[in-house]
Amino acid sequence: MTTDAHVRRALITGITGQDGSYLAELLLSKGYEVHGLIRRSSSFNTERIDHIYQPAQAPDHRLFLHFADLSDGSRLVTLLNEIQPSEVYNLAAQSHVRVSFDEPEYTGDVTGLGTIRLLEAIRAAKIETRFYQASSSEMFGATPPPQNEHTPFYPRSPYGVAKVYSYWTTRNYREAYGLFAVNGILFNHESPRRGGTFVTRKITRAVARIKAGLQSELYLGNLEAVRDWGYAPEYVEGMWRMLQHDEPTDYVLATNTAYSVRDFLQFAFEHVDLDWEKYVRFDERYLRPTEVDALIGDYSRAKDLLGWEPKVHTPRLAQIMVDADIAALEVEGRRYIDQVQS
Ligand code: NDP
Ligand code: GDR
Repeated sequence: MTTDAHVRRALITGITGQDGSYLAELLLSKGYEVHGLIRRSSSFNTERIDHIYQPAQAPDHRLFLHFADLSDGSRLVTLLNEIQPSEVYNLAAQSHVRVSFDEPEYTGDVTGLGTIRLLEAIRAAKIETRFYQASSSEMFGATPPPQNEHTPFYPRSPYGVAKVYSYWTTRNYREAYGLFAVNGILFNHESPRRGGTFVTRKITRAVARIKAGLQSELYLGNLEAVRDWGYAPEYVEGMWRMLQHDEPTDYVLATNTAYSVRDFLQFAFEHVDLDWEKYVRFDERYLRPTEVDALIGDYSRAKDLLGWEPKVHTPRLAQIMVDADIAALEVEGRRYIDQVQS
């Protein structure tokens, strides 16, 4: 860790996730020293950030990883004291909506209470820092689209409920303690680094495998749900801009377009000249007890105040993800052949 007082220092919780990995890349490219919180795991969980990690003796070593967990408040205080970040991005969460119905209490603990533990740790450590909270369009739930910063919340899952708790906690710390705390209310955003159990990546991986003759069926739940899918690298740029603004407020990031899961299937399969209807099967295990039917975000405030606008829209996003999954499969195949031949 540098002792140079001019170096900007950021802490990212959830650095091993999709957004955390893109945000770490962005901040490193801007000259930040980046600290990431990682969980101890019995298997490797740093795959998304291995390419930016350097050994401690490397001359430009600016990425530091620390074992911690949002369920462990005292560890958060110790870490914040040690790191003294000027920006904290709280991206860690049990982020899967369907799983939150299976593990509601755990989801409430990490995705909800985790935020207040981190905010209290900031107060306990008495540090001056700006704070970003990864809020979600899932908070709007059953409220019809289009949704913006004034739309009432009506969450439809334990995950959505936990995110509403974190949203209000963040606002309360802004109002009660004058903390520069911001909610980014982000609509779905995807990429080749998206977790494999979210619907877009599940589809694009299957397309690559079906095209290669490795898979013949794809089991999905509700195909009618409408989502506003954007491209993750553009959204992390928006997060950073929120913390550079003069005043703390809350922002929606979205593309303001509406496509169904069925549409996404069409875009992904037609990119490799396949007909999705021949491969997709229904499995009720992927239905949710309560569904969010339609999310379409109005990002006017982010455009006006931050100059933020999405460039990649859902049809192109599906192609980017399919291409990346085909490329990844080819690498895997070559590795396998090398192993067999050696
Ligand atoms: P991911 O699921 O890819 O990443 C979640 C991250 O949180 C991982 O690094 C995970 O670590 C970490 N994590 C989970 N539980 C804990 C815990 N108890 N303590 C510490 N870290 C933990 O999510 P995304 O990158 O897609 O999303 C980032 C954030 O933005 C999340 O809070 C999500 O809810 C929110 N969000 C995401 C949207 C999207 O469309 N992607 C839209 C709106 C909000 P590990 O790798 O060890 O599992
Ligand atoms: P979501 O994303 O719930 O919007 O939450 P997900 O990709 O899981 O579901 C989107 C829609 O697809 C339908 N669906 C399926 N979903 C999954 N995962 N698997 C299936 O097989 C399947 N079949 C149909 C779902 O019912 C749903 O309607 C994501 C997460 O990243 C959250 O953390 C984030 O806050 C929100 O986006 C915005």
